[in-house]
Amino acid sequence: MRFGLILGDQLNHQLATLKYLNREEDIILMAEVLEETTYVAHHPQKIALIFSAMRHFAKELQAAGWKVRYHPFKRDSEIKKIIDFIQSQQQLFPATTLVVTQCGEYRLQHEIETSWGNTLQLPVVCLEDDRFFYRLEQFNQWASKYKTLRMEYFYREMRKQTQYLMHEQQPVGGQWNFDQANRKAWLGKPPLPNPLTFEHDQIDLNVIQLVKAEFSQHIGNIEQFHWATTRQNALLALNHFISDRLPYFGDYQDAMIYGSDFMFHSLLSPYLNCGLLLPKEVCDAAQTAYYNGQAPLNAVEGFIRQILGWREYVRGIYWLYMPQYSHQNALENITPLPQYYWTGQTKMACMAECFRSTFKNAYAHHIQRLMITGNFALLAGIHPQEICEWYLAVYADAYEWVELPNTLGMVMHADGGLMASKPYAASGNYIHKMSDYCQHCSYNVKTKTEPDSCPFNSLYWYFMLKHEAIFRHNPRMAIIYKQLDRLQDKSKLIAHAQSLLHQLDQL
Ligand code: FAD
Ligand code: DLZ
Ligand code: SF4
Repeated sequence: MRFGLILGDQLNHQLATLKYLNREEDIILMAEVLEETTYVAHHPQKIALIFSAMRHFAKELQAAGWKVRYHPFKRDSEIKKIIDFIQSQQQLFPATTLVVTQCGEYRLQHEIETSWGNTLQLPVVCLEDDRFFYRLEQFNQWASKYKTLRMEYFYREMRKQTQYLMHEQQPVGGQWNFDQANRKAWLGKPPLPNPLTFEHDQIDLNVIQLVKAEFSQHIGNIEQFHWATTRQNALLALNHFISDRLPYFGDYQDAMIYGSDFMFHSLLSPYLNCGLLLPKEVCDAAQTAYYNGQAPLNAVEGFIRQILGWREYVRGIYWLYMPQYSHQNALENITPLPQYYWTGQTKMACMAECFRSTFKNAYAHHIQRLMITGNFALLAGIHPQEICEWYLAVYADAYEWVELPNTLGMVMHADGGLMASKPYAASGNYIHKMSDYCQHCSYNVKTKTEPDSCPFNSLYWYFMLKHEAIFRHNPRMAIIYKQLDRLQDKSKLIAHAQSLLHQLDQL
């Protein structure tokens, strides 16, 4: 008899652990534990989503004939870590082996590999997670061929390998990437679809009540909890995306509108990451929509690229470079994270709007994460580990394998350009172009050094000056440094930016 451990982000019936084990003989273990809920102060909606999805999944396994031992959360329980639960079950069942699928965070995977066998006095079989398009070994082979690891080249390889949107070895439409078509401003039409919401069953209600009682000190609201907590409902969310959102996903992918929390984004990442949906079925559905004439190529290619390209690529980077990756700080940032990242109280309308959606929904879409809250952290020189912890805590889809490369690499450029050939730094001008946030702001986006000037403006130029030695000779930044050279009154700009940095918490 063997134990099979299933973690909160492994909730899929195709999981390697379930394919390996035998439902007649073996026992599945699942546990809600303090350590996993508090290694960062996760948003209450993220905890509720995982607990409720775990409970539903355990029930489904039982209905399918599996023996399941499940530990529901109790704060004062002696079972505080996953391994405590396994030990408690060892006293009841004579298991000969523990089977687990590789987990999504180095923290836990390292513990399993280095100490669980000894502590449990049990052989531990760790299976490869085959819910992705490639094996990690394949990524490492691909990476070993290049000096710089650009997502675009990885993505093309993946297109060839999977044959998504390919015709006779060439990309459908004659181009690999239609990003140029995906930067339209949204001018009120087509109407924004309401996200699908789901009725709560008794399991959801119990979990929401538990989370309200136990995790009220964590940042984020749970009053409006709309996430699907079963595979069945996650599939409905996928269908809703394909029919109502995908047709416009491409055109308005980068747009940001005051008060519109989701635009045409899919809201599928929490399900993909906890196992309720598989990336292949999601990409298949999008491709079928294209061939059926339900969605245009720029939308479908853009969407598939996010999953087949970005999602797989960041996972490869994470496992290739951990654990050193998490300590990198190439720009030598030291500034602590301003309080408004936790309170949402700031006069910067764009930031306040992203915080509002984040706390309300445990969600912000990609451009909000990258170009507003992330961009500000980059310009303000926030310590990478502090901002990484924030992103890991506040989003329902956050697991370190996907959060860390996006934050530390893409946003903070803290890996010295391993992931991105130039930093995604932008002034207020970009935010003004891509959103209507500035209309709602007391700062003036058009000026740089007045008392009410948009903070992004002087901080942007100060960032370029401060890191001139690193970036001036980057060919992709030549235009920026030409503009900088033409700027009048640099000393005034520097003084203004420095005064903002001195009172960062007051902006
Ligand atoms: P859509 O815009 O509809 O995109 C479709 C899917 O593509 C997503 O569901 C997601 O699975 C995938 N995807 C898109 N962009 C990325 C990306 N850059 N990396 C990996 N997958 C991507 N995504 C997470 O899943 N978890 C995280 O913890 C996370 N942290 C992030 C932190 C920062 C600082 C940034 C800039 C991005 C982060 N992302 C993260 C990527 C991206 O922002 C989210 O995947 C996306 O916003 C999820 O919303 P959606 O499902 O509506 O995505
Ligand atoms: C994120 C999370 C939370 C909040 N709680 C649990 C839990 O109680 N039990 C569990 O098995 N998993 C949980 N998870 C997901 C894990 O943190 C995740 O599986 C690991 O970080 C490895 O990816
Ligand atoms: Fe953001 Fe600046 Fe626009 Fe205000 S003026 S919303 S701070 S970009």
